[in-house]
Amino acid sequence: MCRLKKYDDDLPQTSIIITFHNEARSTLLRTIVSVLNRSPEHLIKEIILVDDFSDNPEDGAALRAIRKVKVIRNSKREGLMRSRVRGADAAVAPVLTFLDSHVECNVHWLEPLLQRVKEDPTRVVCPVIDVISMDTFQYIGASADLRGGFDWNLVFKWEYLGHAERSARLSDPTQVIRTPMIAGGLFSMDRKYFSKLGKYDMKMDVWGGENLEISFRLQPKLTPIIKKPNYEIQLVTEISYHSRVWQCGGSLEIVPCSRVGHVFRKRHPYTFPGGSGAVFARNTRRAAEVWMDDYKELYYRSQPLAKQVDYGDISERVDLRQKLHCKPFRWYLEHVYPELQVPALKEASHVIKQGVRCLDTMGHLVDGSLGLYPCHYTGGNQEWRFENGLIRHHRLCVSLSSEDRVTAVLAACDPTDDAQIWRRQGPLIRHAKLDACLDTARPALYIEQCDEDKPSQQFSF
Ligand code: LR7
Ligand code: MN
Repeated sequence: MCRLKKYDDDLPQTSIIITFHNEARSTLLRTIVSVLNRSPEHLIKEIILVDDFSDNPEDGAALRAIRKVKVIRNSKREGLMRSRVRGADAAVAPVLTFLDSHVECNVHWLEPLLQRVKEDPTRVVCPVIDVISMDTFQYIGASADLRGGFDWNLVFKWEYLGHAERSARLSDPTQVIRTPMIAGGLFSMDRKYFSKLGKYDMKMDVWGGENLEISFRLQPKLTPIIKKPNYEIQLVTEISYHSRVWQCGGSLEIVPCSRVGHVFRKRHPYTFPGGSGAVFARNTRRAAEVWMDDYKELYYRSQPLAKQVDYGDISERVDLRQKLHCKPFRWYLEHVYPELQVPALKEASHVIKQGVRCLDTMGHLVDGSLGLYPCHYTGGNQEWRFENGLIRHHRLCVSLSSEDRVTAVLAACDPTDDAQIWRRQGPLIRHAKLDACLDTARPALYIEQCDEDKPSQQFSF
């Protein structure tokens, strides 16, 4: 069915932007050759290579000899976000097409993408990403019944389409697939719209998080502001552009008739200054802090260690969000990604109080005891959640010592472990399996025969 599709004769031209850091020459060359061989000549304005300070400057320089190729080299390692923006700033064609440096564009990959952007410049469009085997470099077709998504760890994942979308695709498999999240590396987008939407966060480093951030941004509400009603004619194009965005809200889609293979690798073939975990957490935090409102707490609940990573100054991105009049994150969840399970935010944390003192981990970890400490109401070691019988402090739960079965200790949460299951009964915290209640009569919390009249067993929440 893709072969029967007709595309406009006057599709817009595109600038191809490829950033690389220490890419193998063979795969880089394969990428460029496939672009030139598999795209209509007149649609490729230029191929902009941004060499992100690879060890050998010749890697990029050698490719200058190829027609249409322009090479920009960074004077220090910038990471893929700033490198792509550098490429985009140098580009002149009306549509930008970003590619990783180890891909193979398939036949007629480009026309379906440009057609979609031509029809609506607020569409950000991706090809189906096929697999290039990292062992044999063979091109292997991938399923088109996938789209991008994420869990609360905010890591990109592929997910199968729902039943309704799958059945719709049975009758017309060329239909575009709306996707809540972009894989990140391969997409086309109107150049002006890329600028208007705020390009990329220039304070993100190396790799990761930028695909999340651009996906969140794609639902802005731009209200047309008519400052000088006298100049109606001049304003017509501006206003119609704005209101289209406002009505349709920008969109992110996978175009099944466009296919590009990508070498999926087991590990990053380059260094991360500061360590890959910290860089990824920093970038992801920046996206979460700017765009996710209170829902960022669900990310921190899933990745508590991320909270310890410094995320720098986000004021410019916060300003951008204001300027674009973007809808709240809740709107994104309801309209763009209703399939994502959203745990109740209001099942917020509690303090477990006795008088003026609160249940406290005392900074202890697994197997450590618990105690009471003056309430400070700032969360920290006094933050608890009741969840399916567990009394949870992040990943630690209140359990019983396996030695004496009496002292309360912290354990890695396990809802199948009987020792960790409790029931609230009035002021009492009763162990679900044993007829005993939490008691504070000793410095370390323990369980004792339940007695509702005993102050050391009375808690408020
Ligand atoms: O410091 C760097 N400077 C760079 O120029 C680090 C990387 N890069 C280049 C690198 O040479 C490559 O061309 O940036 C590109 C992407 O890096 P990869 O190939 O190591 O990333 P990836 O394929 O593992 O990761 C995916 O997620 C990234 C998140 O930041 C980017 O969005 C990648 O573009 C993206 N790749 C794809 O979407 C291709 C399909 C894979 C999937 C899913
Ligand atoms: Mn890649």
